Formats: sequence, structure tokens, C-alpha cells
Amino acid sequence: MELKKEAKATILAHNYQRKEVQEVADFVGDSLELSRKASTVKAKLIVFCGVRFMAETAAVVNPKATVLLPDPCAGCPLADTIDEDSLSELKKEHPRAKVVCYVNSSAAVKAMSDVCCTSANAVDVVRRLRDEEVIFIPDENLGRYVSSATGKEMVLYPGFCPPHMMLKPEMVLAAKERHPGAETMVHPECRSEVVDLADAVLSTSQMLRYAKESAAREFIVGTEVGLIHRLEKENPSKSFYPASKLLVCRDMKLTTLEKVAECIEGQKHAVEVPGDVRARAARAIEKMLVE
Ligand code: CIZ
Repeated sequence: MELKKEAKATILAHNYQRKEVQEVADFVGDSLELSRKASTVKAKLIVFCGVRFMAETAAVVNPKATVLLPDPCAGCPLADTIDEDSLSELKKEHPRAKVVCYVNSSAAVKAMSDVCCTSANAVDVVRRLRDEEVIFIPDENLGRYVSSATGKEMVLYPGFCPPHMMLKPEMVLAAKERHPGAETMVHPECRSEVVDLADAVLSTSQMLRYAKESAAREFIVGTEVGLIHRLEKENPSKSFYPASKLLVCRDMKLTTLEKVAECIEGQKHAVEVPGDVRARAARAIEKMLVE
């Protein structure tokens, strides 16, 4: 991409992006990997092909760079389930609790939290808070999964990711019937009845690692369908089947090559995080990055 070179931009893309967008990116990963990458990128211009909370996180960890979001409408319905007021209420009810905030949340909500986590490190983050009361926001399914993996009871919040919630047990059972030799990997944002049917419950980066290392040749994939591109590219001799073709995040798919080019050309859609929010959110995000 000539434009990218001319603008000296670094393109970061999430694992759920369209395959042609992943192909022009300098780095593709999950939100933990992308946050780490964003914090060390030397370029002054980062084009973030993902959704708003991810671009905000990049802007928080790298305040010297301008972060562009190719489609300013690319949001996250899960992040939108919780705002500062509802978190305030919860904190009032549990004044001594530590707030563990899933990275799928606004910078303002992160700024009111003690530590952030992603699905790749949520279990480790919560384990470290063994002796503390914990409020886990905003994904209830992930919270429930972490709770059962760590044996720790937590105050949960009723947020959910619409595409992952769309996956029902009967769809997984039907996929298993179609592909009897396949291993089933599902994301911890799925409902617990789906998690119970899986051979492995994994974040996207963990799925990529698992598929590479497993002796299995076929996999049913219970997460957003965009991940299939990397799974196939990195494992050409193995087969990957979406648990359901309905697992599509519309917000992730808003980013197209045309919008990437337009935003670089016009230096459009910079993501701004106000200074006071940035400083407080940075504390919770930095704790996640060193975990
Ligand atoms: O953490 C992320 O990037 C998300 C949203 C999913 C995953 O498992 O990678």
C-alpha cells in the first residue's frame, strides 16, 4: 500500500477484521497484542483497524501518536452496555471491591477501574486478586468462565457480546455432527451451555496457538468468523469450520480497504481521549500490559 508508506503510517488490525484488511496490516492480533504493539510503535500515525475501544486504548498507551479509526461508527455493543453511572452504582454497593475491567469498555469506564484484562489474560489477572472482593465488568459470560476457572466468586455485570451470544448449544451440536473428527474451540464470551460443549475455551490468540500445536487436523471454531482467515493461513494443512456462519461482528466489518485509504489520505477520524481520562485509564491498562 503506497499511501501507507507515504504517510509513514503503521496499520494495526484485529483478528476479526476482513481478510483483505488483515493483509495490508503491519501487525494483526488480539486486543492484548495490539495494545502492546501500539505502545511500542515508533510511527507518529497509527491506523487502527478494529473498533473504537481498541483505538482508544492505543491512543492511551501511545499519546505521542495520532490514532485513526477508519470508520468512526465502528463501536462495540458490549462496551456500550456499561457507562460511568452504572459502574459508580456498582462501586457504591461494593465499596471495598477491586474493579477488573474487560478491555471491551470505554476509556472513561477503564479510568474508574483498578485493572484491565482481555480474554487472553483474564484468568491470570483475577488469580492475582485472590484475597480481594472483585467486580468483573462488563461481560457476564467471560466473568462466569473466569470465576469457574479460578474458583473465585465475583460480582458480575449483565453485559454480553451479541455475536458470541448468538451461538447456541444446538448449533455447536449440529457442527459436531457434520464434523465428527473435529475439535471444538469456543470463546469464553459464549454462553455457559456452549462453553460446556467445547474441547477448549480460548481467546483468539490462544486459538491460534492451540490450532498450531494440536495434533488434530480439523477444528470447529466458536468465535467471530474473521479469525478463520488467520487460522487457515497459518495452518494450511488443517481445516477450520465456523461453529455458525452467524458469528459476524458488524462493527468489525465496517472497516474496508477503501475506508483505510480514505482515512490515511485525509488524515481523518482521529480518536481523542481527554487528558484526565487518559491518565487514569493508563494506570489500569498498564497493569494489564505487565501482567
Ligand atoms: O481480546 C480480544 O481482542 C477479543 C475481543 C477477543 C479475543 O479473544 O481476542
